Amino acid sequence: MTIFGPNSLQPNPMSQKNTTLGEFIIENQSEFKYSSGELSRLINSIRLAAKVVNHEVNKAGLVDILGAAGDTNIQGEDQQKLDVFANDAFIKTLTNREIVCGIASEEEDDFITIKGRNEKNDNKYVVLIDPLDGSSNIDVNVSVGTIFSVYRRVTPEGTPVTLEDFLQPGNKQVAAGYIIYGTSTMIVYTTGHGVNGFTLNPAIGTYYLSHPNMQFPETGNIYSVNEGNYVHFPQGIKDYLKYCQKEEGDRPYTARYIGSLVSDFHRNMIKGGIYIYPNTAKDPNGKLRLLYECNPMAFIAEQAGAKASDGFNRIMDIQPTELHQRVPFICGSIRMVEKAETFMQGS
Ligand code: P6P
Repeated sequence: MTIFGPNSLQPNPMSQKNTTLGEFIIENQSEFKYSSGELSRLINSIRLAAKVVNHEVNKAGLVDILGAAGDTNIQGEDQQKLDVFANDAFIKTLTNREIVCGIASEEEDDFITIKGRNEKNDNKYVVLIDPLDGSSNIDVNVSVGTIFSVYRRVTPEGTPVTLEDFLQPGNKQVAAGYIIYGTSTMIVYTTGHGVNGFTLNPAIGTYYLSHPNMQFPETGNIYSVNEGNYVHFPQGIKDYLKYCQKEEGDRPYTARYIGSLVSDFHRNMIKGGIYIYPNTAKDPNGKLRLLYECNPMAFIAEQAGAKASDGFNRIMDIQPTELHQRVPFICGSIRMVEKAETFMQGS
């Protein structure tokens, strides 16, 4: 059976097995040490919500859903209508599946408590999510994404979830992933046993294993950074960028910056590269949020043989103190991140 219909794209040689996401979850259920089906149901609920959001993203230009929703989120950013739609879709789907006891979202000031069946607070997981990252790109038809991070709760089952359940370091994540709504829609995720990518066949609404065991190239020649902020960068980052641009050896590197973390990360994971969002005058702690952007992307990066740091510390070892805290973020091919760190630490 070919993956795509007889009159559509040729089957992707990468997915010889034609494994669907559902089959993959079942086949790998035992990998998850708490395996009792909840994580599978959780990933399945994310899969469903991703299809709902994908449908809206793909028709954004055709219905009156473009433009700001007329509100701003806790970050002070204009909420795009699709931000609100995506946030609602993921929260509703996760809530209905009786799997999580709490959700934190970029679009919500505080975390949401889910008491579960009969208000018993007996669900085991918390999910942190950026429902539509890069949403400023929506109106100009550039790829956007959803980022999610999953932890097991640390407070006693049977009690309402607390902030402590969310303020866990990234090294405690049990799963993390992203959905990229691009030229094709993909789910890329890890449960700590490598990274796998699944591409949606929109004709039948099924995700297929198209990118098994994804690995970051050890090095690359792409750097992703908003150089418009150059004058505000730390000296170490300025020095690293000059290193990237110098005519020497395999350099100068190529600058590629989409303004959508998921898109820049995904390209760099396939081709090799480094993504940098340092602290700047406007964002003295950096712009990206530790809990639902940096930690999940760092988990994926490390599982794919890459590295993520703030220039000095491993992202996943940072002890969070606030739900929406920001950190400087350097992530990508391990040799490139190590080089950037030497400039940061040398300066
Ligand atoms: P800037 C999107 O808002 C985001 O969080 C990332 O997806 C993206 O890489 C970055 O911010 C873009 O920020 O300041 O360069 O526009």
